[in-house]
Amino acid sequence: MSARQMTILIIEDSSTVQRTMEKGLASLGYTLVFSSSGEEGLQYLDQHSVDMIFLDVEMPGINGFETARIIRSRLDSQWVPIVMLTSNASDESYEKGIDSGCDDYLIKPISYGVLRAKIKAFMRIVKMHRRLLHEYQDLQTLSARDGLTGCFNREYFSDRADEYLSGTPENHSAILIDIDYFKKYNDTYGHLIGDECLKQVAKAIMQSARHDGDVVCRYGGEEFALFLSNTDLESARVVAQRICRNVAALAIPHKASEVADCVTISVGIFSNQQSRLTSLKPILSAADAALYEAKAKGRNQIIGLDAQPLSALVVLTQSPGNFKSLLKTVKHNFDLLFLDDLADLGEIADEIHFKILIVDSAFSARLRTNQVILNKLETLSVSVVFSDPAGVVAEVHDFDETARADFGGQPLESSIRALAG
Ligand code: GH3
Ligand code: MG
Ligand code: MG
Ligand code: MG
Repeated sequence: MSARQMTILIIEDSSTVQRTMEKGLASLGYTLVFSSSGEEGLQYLDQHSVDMIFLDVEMPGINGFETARIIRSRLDSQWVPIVMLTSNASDESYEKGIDSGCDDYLIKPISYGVLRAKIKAFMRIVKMHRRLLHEYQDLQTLSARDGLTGCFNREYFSDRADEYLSGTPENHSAILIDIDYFKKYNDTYGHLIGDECLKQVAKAIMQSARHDGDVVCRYGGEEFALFLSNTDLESARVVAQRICRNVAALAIPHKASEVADCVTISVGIFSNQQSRLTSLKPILSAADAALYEAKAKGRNQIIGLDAQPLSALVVLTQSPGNFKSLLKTVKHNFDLLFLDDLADLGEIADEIHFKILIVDSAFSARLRTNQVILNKLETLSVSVVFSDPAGVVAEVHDFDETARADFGGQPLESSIRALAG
């Protein structure tokens, strides 16, 4: 950062003071930009970045205090020194300036020597501040990456995916990749060559990913994971095939492999288009199941799994809070739908496919006496679980069997799993 590149913005309505500043600062070689009002200065800052700001207090339009406040709120985390220019030397005015976001002040008439000294002192702080910021950013980038392969690490990967899923819980795919017979590779060629192999495979995977936001991570020792937003199974398969081709093209000899002469990978894909999955965990465990299948079927291949749409679980209650713990344990297996009106249930039954209905005690008497809805539930062979006020099963009514009192007193979670069978 040379002196030539530094820009100082001077917001000052008096052209006399502007000229004084220009003369006093000429020898320092900074780029000077003048604005004659707070509004004009703010407009300039919307489009440009500067290294230091001098700010007059008395100006037509918004005054210096207000301008400083707005600059601070707009620049937010970015720090630029602001030095107030004022002819009011009172303690009160000084304090007001600092409180509104200024860092220092100069009393008019301005002495050239003091002006230059203040600039030199602040520029030292600016440089130090920027260096620390860069180092901090470098550290952040570094801490998101795996040291050996340069892929993102698992923590960063999970955070990014979870962040994405919290806004878009469907229409995504995950790919898990595991190098085949890598223990044998290490045993044959040694751990250092093993590391080299990992680096090359990682590079091939990263080069195979699309560059618009696919996150590639080293998931574990010789395992890699990709999260693909807005991607269906067929598109994910295309990415996986490209990865396999690129790994094969490396042609890394692996004489101990039982499937090929060169290093190969097994790939599991899970794609979810319909269910609402708001965290990465169930997605990766499904991709892991696919990977397991690829290994079991002989390795060096891709297995893709599609999510089955979740069946719905309807809860008729005026206190959804009572079912909080239930929600936690079954939310990955069911689409939960809460209703607080018996009339809605009749309508829903025509539109949504569901096999289990939970009814809390506030609704149980009304449901038991509503023959129209009962008939409908019977036609659809819905199991009705009557819950007591504590959220424990009171009774289950299956229309094809008799009332099943043996569920009574059981926790809802296990009863629902048994019914969903
Ligand atoms: P499979 O085909 O079933 O995946 O067999 P595998 O041998 O690849 O699987 P296993 O899980 O038995 O072994 C994984 C090996 O990966 C064991 C471990 O020494 C090696 N590994 C894990 N991390 C590293 C690493 O950072 N560098 C090297 N060189 N090897 C690693
Ligand atoms: Mg003025
Ligand atoms: Mg493994
Ligand atoms: Mg392996």
